[in-house]
Amino acid sequence: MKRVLLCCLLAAAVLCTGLGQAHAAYKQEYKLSVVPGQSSGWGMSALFFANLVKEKTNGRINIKVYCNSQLMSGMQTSEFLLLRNGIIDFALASTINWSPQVKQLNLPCMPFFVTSHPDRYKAMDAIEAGKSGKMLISAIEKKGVHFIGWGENGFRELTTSKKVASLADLKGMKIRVVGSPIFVDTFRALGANPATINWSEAIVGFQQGTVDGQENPTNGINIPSKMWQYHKFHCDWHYVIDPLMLCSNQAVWKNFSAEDQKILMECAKEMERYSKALSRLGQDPSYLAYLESINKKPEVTDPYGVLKANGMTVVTPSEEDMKAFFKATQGVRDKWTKNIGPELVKAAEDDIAAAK
Ligand code: X2X
Repeated sequence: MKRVLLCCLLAAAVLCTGLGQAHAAYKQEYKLSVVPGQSSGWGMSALFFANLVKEKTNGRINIKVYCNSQLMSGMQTSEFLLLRNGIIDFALASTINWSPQVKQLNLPCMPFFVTSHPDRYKAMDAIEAGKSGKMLISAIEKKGVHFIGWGENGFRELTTSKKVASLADLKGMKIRVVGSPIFVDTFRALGANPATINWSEAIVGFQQGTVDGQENPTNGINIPSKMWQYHKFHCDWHYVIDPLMLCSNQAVWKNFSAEDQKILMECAKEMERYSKALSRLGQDPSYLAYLESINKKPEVTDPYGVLKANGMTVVTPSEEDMKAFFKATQGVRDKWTKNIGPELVKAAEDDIAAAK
């Protein structure tokens, strides 16, 4: 009897592990989470990925994009936990929203760190492709989420109701930030008064004038949100560049066949190119040429022209003012280098230096 039971248990174990061969049936629909709206750069990139996956897998993998933080009832910083627990299958996410759970993801959020390098895009690309990028990926994988590919939200520029060109201008201004501690530290160090508000409630806050400003990327968020309706000034300070990570729940990933995993990774590579082109459009003509070549020319091709046409004043701080911003945030970089781990920060610096 015991032997029969043992055989049954063994057979069940073999069936469960499938010896790496068998896969449970695919879900009818996989849920992909996006924090901002469908017209944001990430909403568009997520849809691009979902459509491509459907096409390349002949409909075997059907991903539906859920925008506006729907899957986490507006609480953007709980996305990582829901993805890990399988309530969400996929997410195209900013590292900012996951930084409270995965401390290493604060690396790109360090003020004037990546963007203090002369070629800021090259610096970001070098991190993603380098040892530090691998360290970021391994940090999220250790916490139970599978990484598929990179995307980009872009430079987070300040939009305000009053002109901001210097530290003195920013003093005492109430600035909406994501509920992630490094952002509170940064804006306090800059002399401002940071208010943590979920993105899902931020626009209402801007409408009601409960804050004096906010920071988000021009192409990806500020233009689709028509930020000029709330703030007349755009401060072109490029203080942070915000990457996106396309990830899936680990069990969901493991259940895909090797062939489908390969297709998903190829689609993610194409999505990365598309997402970066959307984010960088207007900074270099090659991105528009690429978008035209894939028949995806967006409505807005001259972002700064659109800001100005809608009555926004683009303020470029002087070199001295930029130095003052940098100096004021030195303590934040020092504190967060310790929190994140100096080895990771050093690896990022090495990756950037090697890419020059
Ligand atoms: O909340 C924000 O500012 C946003 C949309 O950029 C993020 O999700 C990080």
